[in-house]
Amino acid sequence: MRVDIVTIFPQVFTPLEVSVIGRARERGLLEIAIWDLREFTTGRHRQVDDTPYGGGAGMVMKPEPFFAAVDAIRKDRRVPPRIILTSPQGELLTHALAQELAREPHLIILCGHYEGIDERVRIGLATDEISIGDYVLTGGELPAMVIVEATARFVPGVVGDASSVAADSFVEGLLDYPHYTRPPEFRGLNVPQILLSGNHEAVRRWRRAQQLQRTLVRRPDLLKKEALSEEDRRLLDAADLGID
Ligand code: 9D3
Repeated sequence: MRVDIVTIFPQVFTPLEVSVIGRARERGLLEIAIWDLREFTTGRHRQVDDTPYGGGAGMVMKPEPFFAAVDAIRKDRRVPPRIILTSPQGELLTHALAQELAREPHLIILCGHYEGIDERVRIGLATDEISIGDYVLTGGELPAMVIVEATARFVPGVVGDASSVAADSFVEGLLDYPHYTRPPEFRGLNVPQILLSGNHEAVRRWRRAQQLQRTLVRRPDLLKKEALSEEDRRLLDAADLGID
């Protein structure tokens, strides 16, 4: 998969050089290019924003540099890209949307800033408008990185253990169970005895019960009751709620 990111802050994208994403780039599974929007301005002042028509506070990002950047990125490319505009007005990023984007060979992400972007960028350029959640950020750079992270995990080979992608929360609609490693006792806190028992069936049942209880208590919105097995229902009925 190829991802091009257009931004006025190209220097902030170093997180995409490390860990799972950095390794996927080294292995050629993911090709990411960062483009400085100012390189696509024409005037001597390299101006990317201007005052809003109709008045009001703040500045609006000009349309021409975005169109010029996308023209440059698309040059010599045959497949039409998905062009994502990051915006508080966008569709919420979900597991399902990330999975859909991962099937695309080419994404272009346009990072918004200031009070907003000239509407003609959305109308004439964007195929998608995406928000990462209902809280106010200062721009689209962190959202662009979040979109890349969430999407790249679904590109085959990016995450080493495919079963961990498949089993992750949200796929199953359940939160994860608690994890422990050595030592068995730390500052008076003990690892649950069942995990030390070597009884694999008992461990599996305990983990499943933990997932069900945690989801019911913390994220009841995720729990799809109709998707629960007979065993799940028994584990939930037997659950000691209010503890976790
Ligand atoms: C102070 C300006 N606000 C007036 C109602 C609107 C506004 C414009 C631009 C608020 C935030 C931003 C910058 N944010 C993004 O560009 C952004 C964002 C976000 O703030 N939250 C969640 N997802 C996203 S994607 C892009």
